[in-house]
Amino acid sequence: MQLLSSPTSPYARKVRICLIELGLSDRVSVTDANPMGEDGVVAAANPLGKIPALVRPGESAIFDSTVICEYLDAIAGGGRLFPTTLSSRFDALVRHALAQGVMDAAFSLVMEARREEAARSAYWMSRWADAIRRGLLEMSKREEADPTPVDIGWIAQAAAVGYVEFRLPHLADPEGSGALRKWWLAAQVRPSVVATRPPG
Ligand SMILES: N[C@@H](CCC(=O)N[C@@H](CS)C(=O)NCC(=O)O)C(=O)O
Repeated sequence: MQLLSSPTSPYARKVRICLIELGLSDRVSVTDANPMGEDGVVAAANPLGKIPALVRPGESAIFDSTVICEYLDAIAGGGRLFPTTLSSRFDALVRHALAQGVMDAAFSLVMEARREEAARSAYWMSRWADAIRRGLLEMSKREEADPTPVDIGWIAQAAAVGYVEFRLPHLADPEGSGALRKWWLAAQVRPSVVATRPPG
């Protein structure tokens, strides 16, 4: 199988961390692909034109990042990153949704900031920045109350926090997020997180 990926995409990083955590790295080759490129490679796998996409020989491709992660968990035996008991499952899924939302807001903000100044929406940029701040504070509150297990929520949180720190460092450490900082310091030494660090 081939993962269409990019070294800076937080969504692809989420999948790459899952691959390592599940011991599936030797079954999937990771290939850089540019969703903004004109070569049609990404759109051939994912009609939405986004990475990551998982290309499977003789079968249809799988997207988006969350579905790929659930597929990988299933082929690794199931229940390792997506817990099966009701309360653990929905706790992990809500933490995942929170982190995915932070990634969405951060990615949108980064893309908007790259447009010409006159074309940018100050309204949306401020809404996305607020969502990132509130999202990080909520993660911090949850870490303080109860340290999170390494599951899909934890992995998405690592990808989201890493992306905000990488692209939007001025938003990465909102006042009151000390527990999240402490969590991130420890999370960053985990081999799957080290191996997927964005370049630079
Ligand atoms: N919901 C998707 C989001 C993927 C996504 O937005 N990826 C970005 C790269 S970080 C992309 O390919 N953007 C191209 C575009 O939006 O056209 C997922 O979780 O996989």
